[in-house]
Amino acid sequence: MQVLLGDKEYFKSINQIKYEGAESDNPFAFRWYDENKMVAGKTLKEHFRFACAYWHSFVNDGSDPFGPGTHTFEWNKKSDAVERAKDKMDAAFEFITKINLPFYCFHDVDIVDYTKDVKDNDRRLQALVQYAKQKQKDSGVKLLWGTANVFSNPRYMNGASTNPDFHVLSHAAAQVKGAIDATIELGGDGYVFWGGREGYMTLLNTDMKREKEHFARFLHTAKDYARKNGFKGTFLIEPKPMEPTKHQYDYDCETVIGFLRQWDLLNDFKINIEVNHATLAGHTFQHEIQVAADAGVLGSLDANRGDYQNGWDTDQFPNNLNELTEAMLIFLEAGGLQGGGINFDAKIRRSSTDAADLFYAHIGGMDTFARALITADNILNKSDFKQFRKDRYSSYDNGKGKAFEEGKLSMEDLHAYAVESGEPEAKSGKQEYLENIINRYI
Ligand code: XLS
Ligand code: NI
Ligand code: NI
Repeated sequence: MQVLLGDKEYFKSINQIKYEGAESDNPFAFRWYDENKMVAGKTLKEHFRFACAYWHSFVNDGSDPFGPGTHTFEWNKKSDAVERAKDKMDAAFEFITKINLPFYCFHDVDIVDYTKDVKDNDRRLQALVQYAKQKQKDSGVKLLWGTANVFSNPRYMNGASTNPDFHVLSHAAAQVKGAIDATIELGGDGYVFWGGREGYMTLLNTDMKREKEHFARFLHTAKDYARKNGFKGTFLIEPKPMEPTKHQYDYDCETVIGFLRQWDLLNDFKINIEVNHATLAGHTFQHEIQVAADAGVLGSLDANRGDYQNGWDTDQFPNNLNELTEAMLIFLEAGGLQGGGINFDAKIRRSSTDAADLFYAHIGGMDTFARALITADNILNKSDFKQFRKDRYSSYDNGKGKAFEEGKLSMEDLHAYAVESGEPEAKSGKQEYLENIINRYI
């Protein structure tokens, strides 16, 4: 990939990041992410399809509920919104090509600032879509997915497609339509629905049944629109249990799968799993990957990590090798993603104020994924990990166990077998032994 600069170079002191191997002392190098390395029949680049999240890297300025932004953006200077947005896109593509990310993702309002005027917003987005199209062509970087931010604007305080006021729903639709048009025009692989404020704060004022029906109707309407206009990609729902609302309708993967099945959306929708959302739901990332893979809806991943002591979406960059290796075991056994990719939905800390910090963050995230995948592949091929789990279920491989799996045994048959076979012997689950295998291959 060639570095793509605009009129100005924003990350001046930093050159393109290259793979230098585990022994390198260079903080601006990959130690594990060698994009051409083959693992389990694919290159690392093909496995991961890493993407840059426009919002965290080029919009979020480090502000928090207690204070304003701490990150100053050189590209945020011009007064004209479209010109300012073009500068931001120049900076974004410079970064993306310097760090060697093959994809990016955005919300409509990340690309260009919106006003209250729907038509003006359409015009602004269109101008930037044309600009992005040229950037994609010049760099080879592709759009992983697009989405609409229908949660930040105050009008969405009571929800977007689940808002009790139909008028607000229509504004959400106008934004989603624009973002779908942009995604189609830019050849995006997917279109994401994260239910920002699709949920409730209190049931005292909420007709939950009706809101969920509106949500399903909205998704059908959006899907039909996109298909009619030639969108061939995947629609993705991104579960999250809470934040910003107390209870979000897309709680976790199991909830979303039930919802998609109930409303006949399983043919068009898959799931975009985010690490920190999994942990907020009281699950592990690997749990959510397994649930989605088993249902055939493992679509895409939002990579980040939470904090063990804080109970909110801290969106930190991934760095936990042990946990990620467990996730990559499931990822590999599931045959990877069906389309989709791994989007760094993660932000540098408020006090990470050097231009270099964004590079360190992505280098760390990409290296951790690469190392975890390589480790997981070694575990699957070199250890008895797989065999152990297979053997654990071997009593169902023949005889009465097999007959049970095939639905051939009644409760009376099971009772008779219990009587005849006596007390079962204890069989160890060997968790510590298996955990040691992970450590050994790291
Ligand atoms: C927020 C979500 C959001 C989605 C896209 O918690 O992760 O960033 O990925 O709307
Ligand atoms: Ni996300
Ligand atoms: Ni999140």
